[in-house]
Amino acid sequence: MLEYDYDKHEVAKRYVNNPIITPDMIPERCNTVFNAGAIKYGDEYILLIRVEMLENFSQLYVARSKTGYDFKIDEKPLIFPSKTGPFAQYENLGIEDPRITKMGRYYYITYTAYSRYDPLVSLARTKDFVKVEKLGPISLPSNKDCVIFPEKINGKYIRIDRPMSAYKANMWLSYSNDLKYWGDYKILMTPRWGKWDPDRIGAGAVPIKTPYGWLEIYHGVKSTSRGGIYKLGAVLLDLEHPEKILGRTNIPILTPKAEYERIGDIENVVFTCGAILEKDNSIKIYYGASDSFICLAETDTETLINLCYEGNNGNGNGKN
Ligand code: BMA
Repeated sequence: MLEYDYDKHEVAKRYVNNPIITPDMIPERCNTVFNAGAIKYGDEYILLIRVEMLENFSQLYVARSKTGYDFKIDEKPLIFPSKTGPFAQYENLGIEDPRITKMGRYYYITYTAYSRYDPLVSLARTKDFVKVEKLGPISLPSNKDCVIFPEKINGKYIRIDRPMSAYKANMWLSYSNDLKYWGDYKILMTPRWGKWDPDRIGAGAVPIKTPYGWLEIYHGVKSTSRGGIYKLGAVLLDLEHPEKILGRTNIPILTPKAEYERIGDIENVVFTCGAILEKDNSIKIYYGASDSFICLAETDTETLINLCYEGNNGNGNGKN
């Protein structure tokens, strides 16, 4: 492959030893690993990784690390598609793309449940990443890319999700008293024609709280004659009224350029489900590369917030 300094142009910097997780690290036979939820648990970094098995369905394994760079994978999946019980019919084609939000004693996990009814968002929770309780679907199909904010705002739980129609993939906000029943839907943002995120968008990592607003790292897709190109960008949402956009990056913060982002099951994909804020305000973005590997890129809150403000330059927030 042609080598050149593509890193030079990126906002988020790739970790030199990418990919950090490859299919051969999984204790069972599998096809690919990608799209991991990420959270700190005590002194451990936890990734909840999507593993696509050879049969074609995905399930979720825990990867653990003391440093955030080198991970070991648990022997058995933490969450797998139910075979029996009320939720089995909604996830018998697999469970995908988890996001983890800590609130109180629980780590809440939103994931995409796949079935012949199309993808929908399901909720589970764990206290210890050993035992999991499934709480079931929290959306109708077709819906994906759901992140729950890590605290109540004005007395309500808040989430971003991405209901999908034949032509539109927009990000919406909704509100809940109990994480189960959601309503008061509001459009948050849409793809922006003529920009880097023109065709489809969806939430990525769980929103990160900063003094300036909620920082949401999301993906934007440009459709091409050879399929979509998935890039990452960021948006800054008002702390008290997250339906208010303070700024949105006019350029992506990571684009698929490295060999592992281009050569895999789906080419030209960087896709995140989790990022971790460190004490020094650096951010570790864990991302799926070409739907085949898990990688890491690093940036910091100041860089992203400045870019969001630069993006808020009168070109609109994409509510078109
Ligand atoms: C999206 C999701 C992701 C996937 C991405 C790129 O629609 O299904 O799981 O990584 O497409 O293929």
